Amino acid sequence: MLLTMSITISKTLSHFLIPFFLMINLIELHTISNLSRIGLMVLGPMIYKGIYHLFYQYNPNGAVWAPPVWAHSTSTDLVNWTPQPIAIQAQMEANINGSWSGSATILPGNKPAMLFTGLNPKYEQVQVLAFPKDLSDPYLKEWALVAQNPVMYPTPENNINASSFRDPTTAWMLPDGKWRVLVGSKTGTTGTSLLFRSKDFVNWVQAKHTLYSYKDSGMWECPDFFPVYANGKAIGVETSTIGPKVRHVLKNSLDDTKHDIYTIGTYDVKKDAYVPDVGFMNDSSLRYDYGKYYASKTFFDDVTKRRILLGWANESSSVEDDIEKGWSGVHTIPRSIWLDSHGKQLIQWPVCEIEALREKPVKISTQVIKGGSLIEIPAVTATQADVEVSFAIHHLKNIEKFEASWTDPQLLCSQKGASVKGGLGPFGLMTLASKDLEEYTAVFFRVFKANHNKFVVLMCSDQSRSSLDPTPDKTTYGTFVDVNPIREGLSLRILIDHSIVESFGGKGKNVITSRVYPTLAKYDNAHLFAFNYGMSSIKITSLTAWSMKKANIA
Ligand SMILES: *[C@@H]1O[C@H](CO)[C@@H](O)[C@H](O)[C@H]1NC(C)=O
Ligand SMILES: *[C@@H]1O[C@H](CO)[C@@H](O)[C@H](O)[C@H]1NC(C)=O
Ligand SMILES: *[C@@H]1O[C@H](CO)[C@@H](O)[C@H](O)[C@H]1NC(C)=O
Ligand SMILES: CC(=O)N[C@H]1CO[C@H](CO)[C@@H](O)[C@@H]1O
Repeated sequence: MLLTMSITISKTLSHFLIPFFLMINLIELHTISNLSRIGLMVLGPMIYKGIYHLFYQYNPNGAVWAPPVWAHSTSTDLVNWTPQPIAIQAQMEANINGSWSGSATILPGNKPAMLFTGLNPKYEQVQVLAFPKDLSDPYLKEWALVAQNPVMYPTPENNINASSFRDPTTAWMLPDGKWRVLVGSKTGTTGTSLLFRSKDFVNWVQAKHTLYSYKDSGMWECPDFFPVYANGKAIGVETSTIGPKVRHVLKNSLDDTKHDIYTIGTYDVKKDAYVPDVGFMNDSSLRYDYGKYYASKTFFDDVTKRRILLGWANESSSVEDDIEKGWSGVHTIPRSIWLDSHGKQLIQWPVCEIEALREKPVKISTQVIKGGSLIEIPAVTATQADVEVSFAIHHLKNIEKFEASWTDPQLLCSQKGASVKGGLGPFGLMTLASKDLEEYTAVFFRVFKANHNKFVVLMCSDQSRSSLDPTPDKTTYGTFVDVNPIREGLSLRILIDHSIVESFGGKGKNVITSRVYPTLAKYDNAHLFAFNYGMSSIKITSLTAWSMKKANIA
């Protein structure tokens, strides 16, 4: 939850009210969070009676900042979304100054409960409990706050900083019959997951210890703690599951760097504490997404047995642009998430439902792209597409040596952008490209040779040429992908939707989300290319590009 205040807007997105010159920002596949700049995060996602529920922070009253309420949308397929009435507004003292981030828990008897952060009259952050009013309504339109609120709050005894106490997780229950929940916090500059326990979900007692803390990592927002199958099975696990078959993931959104980082580790149930395999949780930890992505949340879908991840990608354009176009911030395409078979990182993949929007596939036959050349992928709506491509390394003749000092992949990508010729790479796709390449967003790999016959694969999303408009933030993003490029080849899947490009490298090992605002490469004027600007040739072993139909999101 971001408590920084600035101008916001609240107009509901309408495809008809947006002036044509701004149409480039028209998102056709992604759900939108309508409140600019202050939050927009994904709140309390869940499935209830076969209906997916998504809540998000929203200002219903106009184009200025106001304490947020919880807006609500529902879906049967995670792709098309129907707006529902406002779910939670300022209903009592505990949330009189706003309703911020929180999570859903399904209690026994299939009864959803919502815990979230409210701001009380003294602007203290307190935790608030809400239940649906009518469990027979699968759309859960109306919510009531319990009279006992707030259910967790800062006191002189518990020494909790009332300005740094927020974003309760989905709760889990251990065999002792007690619920556990985490609330993000910090003590000084030590980021921390405060642990609370409850028998009845209403009365919560803080544990003497934290679940996990890490020095100098700053405020931890939107914690998420969940099990994944240890054997790399691509299915989800219910949140209360413990035992030898699972590992645990702790994710936190670092307020200082705006990165969603995670570790994999062991949940020591006896000590009720988390022990990460690699013993730290700061900005050098793994990230869900190496681009623009924050305040994400997972939930367990008990119908399809998946753990589904939703995140928020804010705009890179100016606040003035946000106000003019009438909305700001999008929710990324929901991703299934599971542990890689090596157990060292998570795998993320767009939910299969998004494939229902695919049409008119264009396939490119196996072919070699010579160094310094590019080929156009014809007949695709290049502003709204899903592309899957696999590359094979042809030979290693020109491969460059990896320098030990290259520890920061984002920096390396910005120094070695798409136009910088290399040995093996850059090769990949140029998305949202204008005909003569005045504009393009390039997503590509470079392969280097490291010591002991190892390879380093760099994946970049280069926004530096994404728009002739000088105002948007054009930071280039990068990450190292842990694959053997010779044995496995290199795969890339990209979802393109006008102003957002979501790139999945190494079959979902690393993801980069970019927000871009082309001025030329819009609609029929956008093109898609495969390119290789390295010295060595590269083989495309398969490439399919689909035009994507519009999702119903308004
Ligand atoms: C409490 O958190 C706020 C917000 O980050 C910070 O400004 C303040 O210094 C913190 N207070 C203490 C005692 O750490
Ligand atoms: C993160 O932790 C590692 C290991 O403790 C440390 O080397 C590194 O300096 C830390 N990075 C930041 C940004 O705090
Ligand atoms: C939103 O975008 C701005 C501009 O690119 C960036 O500075 C800021 O960190 C972003 N906020 C989050 C939460 O990602
Ligand atoms: C911004 C805002 O609405 N602040 C309110 C916080 O709560 C106090 C007490 O109810 C109000 O007086 C403020 O106006």
